[in-house]
Amino acid sequence: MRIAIVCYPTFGGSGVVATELGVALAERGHEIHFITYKQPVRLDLLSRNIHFHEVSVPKYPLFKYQPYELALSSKLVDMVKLYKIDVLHVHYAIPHAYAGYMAKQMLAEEGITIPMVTTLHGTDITLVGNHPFYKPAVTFSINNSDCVTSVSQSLKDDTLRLFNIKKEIYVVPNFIDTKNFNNPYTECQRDLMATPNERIITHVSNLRPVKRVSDIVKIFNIIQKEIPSKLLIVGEGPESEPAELLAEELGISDKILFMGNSNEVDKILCFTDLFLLPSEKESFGLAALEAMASGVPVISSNTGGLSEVNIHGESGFLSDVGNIEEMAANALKILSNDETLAAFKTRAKKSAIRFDTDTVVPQYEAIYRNAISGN
Ligand code: GMT
Repeated sequence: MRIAIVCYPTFGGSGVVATELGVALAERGHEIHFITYKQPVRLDLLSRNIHFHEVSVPKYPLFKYQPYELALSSKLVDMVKLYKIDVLHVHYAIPHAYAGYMAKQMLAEEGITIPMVTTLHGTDITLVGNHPFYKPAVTFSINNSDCVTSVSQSLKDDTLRLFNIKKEIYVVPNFIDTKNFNNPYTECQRDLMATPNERIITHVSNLRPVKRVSDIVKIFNIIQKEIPSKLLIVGEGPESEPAELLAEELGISDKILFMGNSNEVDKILCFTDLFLLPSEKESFGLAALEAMASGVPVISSNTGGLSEVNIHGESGFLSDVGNIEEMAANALKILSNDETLAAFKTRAKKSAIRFDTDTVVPQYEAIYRNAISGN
């Protein structure tokens, strides 16, 4: 199939999933066209089957806001015609599903029918899309997609609760290629980060308020009082500075490394003992799944789809949002004993296999085939 993928190309779960999906589909012989304003960050492997088409928005002084949706929908029309695209797959409802719908309408004027699959990722529903400024447009775009998928059952439930949806929503979970998370321990260069007796605790995100980065520092503060440890915070975002200030206030700055954005998360996870994800909201928690695939147990909140990914008592533990004491106590349960840690690591890795590329990507292929045949 010839598939156009529209996504955000920046660091963030939806862009990562869209990119990995495109790469996996290309490996399975499909022709993939990424259409977005910048080459997606994780798309470092350009292959014969992968194309990237940049959407540029010319700056015009009359406009206070440059019309990205307009440029995107025009680009979609051009690319669909030029490459004879069979199906559009838009990731993140705002504004991609809206622009995709407009492209479909323009193409219909020329007698071209193209189905659109919309994947809901989380904040497009639970945070941004639900805002009264966007809600009518998001509801319209979802109801006018040919097929709608959500990355967890929890996100499906939220969508049906928050919007007036008339379409079936199919749950297709996020996935990872578990083969890419098999770095042998010797390549890990753990000694660059910590001394042999220290445990390494990691958090990866875009450090927005929804990630509760200050909770991460507070949980770590309790842990490091009991066992020697280091905290690695990977990512960039508005909560980085407040977290650094909190670490300074608590007198633990020397035990926390702020590492910025990284394309080598797998290498960092390789020497990590525990992953922290105490988010306020999380439709799925791709970062938790990446940690599990690397054999890293997860301490998370029990919000949204996290309980579908992180299994309590098996791959880690879940607690109510903000319950810092319980999260720290559970972290200590895992970390204070080598055998317990090893058992959690093994179970976390095993549990991640449920979401392997080979299990999930065929579900998208079936959805595309149905959409193309009009079912
Ligand atoms: O919050 C993020 O990490 C970014 C955001 C996005 O849309 O890029 O992530 C959402 O989509 C991810 C991929 O489907 C999910 O794993 C995240 O749980 C979800 N984030 C939230 O719901 C807050």
